Amino acid sequence: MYFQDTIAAISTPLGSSGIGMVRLSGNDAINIANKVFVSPKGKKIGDDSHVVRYGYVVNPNTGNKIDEVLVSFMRAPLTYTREDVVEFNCHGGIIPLREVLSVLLMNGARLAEPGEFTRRAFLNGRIDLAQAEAVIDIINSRTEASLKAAMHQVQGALSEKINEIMEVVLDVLAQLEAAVDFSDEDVEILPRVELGLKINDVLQRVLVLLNEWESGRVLRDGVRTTIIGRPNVGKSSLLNALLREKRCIVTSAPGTTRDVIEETISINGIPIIIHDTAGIRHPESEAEQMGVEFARKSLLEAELVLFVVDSSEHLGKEDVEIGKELKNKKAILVLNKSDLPKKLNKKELEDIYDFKKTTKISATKGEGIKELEEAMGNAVFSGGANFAENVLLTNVRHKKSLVKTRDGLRETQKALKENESEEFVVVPLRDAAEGLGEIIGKVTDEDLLDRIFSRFCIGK
Ligand SMILES: Nc1nc2c(ncn2[C@@H]2O[C@H](COP(=O)(O)OP(=O)(O)OP(=O)(O)O)[C@@H](O)[C@H]2O)c(=O)[nH]1
Ligand SMILES: [Mg+2]
Repeated sequence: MYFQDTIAAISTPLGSSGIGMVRLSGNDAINIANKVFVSPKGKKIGDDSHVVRYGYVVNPNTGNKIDEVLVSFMRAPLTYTREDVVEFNCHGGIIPLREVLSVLLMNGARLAEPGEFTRRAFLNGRIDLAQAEAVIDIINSRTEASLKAAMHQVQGALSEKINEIMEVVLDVLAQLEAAVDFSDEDVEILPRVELGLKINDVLQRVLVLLNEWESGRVLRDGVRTTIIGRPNVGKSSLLNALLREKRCIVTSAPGTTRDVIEETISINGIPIIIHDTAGIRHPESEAEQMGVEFARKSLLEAELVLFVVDSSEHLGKEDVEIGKELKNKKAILVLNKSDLPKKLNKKELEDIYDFKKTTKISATKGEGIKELEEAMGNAVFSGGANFAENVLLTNVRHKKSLVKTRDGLRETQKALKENESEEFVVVPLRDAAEGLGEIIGKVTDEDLLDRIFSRFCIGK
């Protein structure tokens, strides 16, 4: 096994709940667990694998009972980390969990780093890097569709595709390298045309994966959406309508919202991360000024903008100013308060900006919200048609590596066509193989692993 020490961590969130779990993994897990565990019937941990025992965690120095627990023991290698794993199911309070952890640390365990259990699962060869990264995507998944994509990946769907491509790349590479290394000995390699066909075939497969990237990224990370408009037009009311709950404060006084309020909704499984922002106008106080700055910052970062105007009033100069700030943004014009008599001439606004769509709604009555949601979905994927459901590529790191592979394969194709000698053809092909290796973790350095696993929580 790869590691000498045994790690421990609280694996459930700290707070009050029925049950909380402290996990132990490593060579010494059984030993450490038995130092602190007492069963009323004198049973020991480790006699049988994959069983649960009832008893107490005690402090061996004082004999004090710390908590009443159920302990699961799983012997390597059929465990999450491929090491011996002991899980203490304690009562879910901050104090019992900390006390149990602390007695384990006093008896030979070391506190785990963030993501260290999953890192061990990777380094001990149970899962590859893409699968390990999918664990965090499962934990953080925003909609059912995001969860499905992450589950796919944790079960190795992406890795399988990458391995298939890798196999062909390595086969061609091996033939070319052999021709370089044994150039005097007249080694038999496939004719160049055939090698070219193989490269073309894997290049097409890489392109298919890259084509799904946009859907995958959106599924995993969501679409950053900002509701913007001058004060009192009903921005917060719109967020409440989209959430179907009274999340934001709504009043008839302009300048109600100050902070940016973030919520996530799902439109056909696409996570939409929405910001409600302060109304943009010349601010009347310092707090309002900061609110307006936050609103502008949110607008800058937005991928989709819901520009709300009050259709029961004439166009104001602030509306026009905001319209001009939408430069290069995907924006939907939302004409709110459609339940009141109409005064606004929407043409004036449509002349200022080329909106993806204009929708009429009444945020307070909930009218037009479905149509708006549909327009949002369509704006994200133009026409809504190319939203791939079973996407494999969701992670920006994987995408970067796959682009390296694509470029390497294209260069290889070119070098083959131009009849370059083998020693030149192998250079880009090695890059292509390296890109694939980076995804599944065959070519990785410590720094990269640190970066990936530090995004996990402790205890996973
Ligand atoms: N009649 C009608 N009133 C609405 C509608 N939407 C919002 N309002 C009212 O407009 C007022 C302002 O609504 P808010 O949602 O607070 O507006 P806001 O744009 O968030 O305002 P600020 O946070 O101040 O920028 C409230 O009195 C709402 O009840 C609507 O569709 N119809
Ligand atoms: Mg508001």
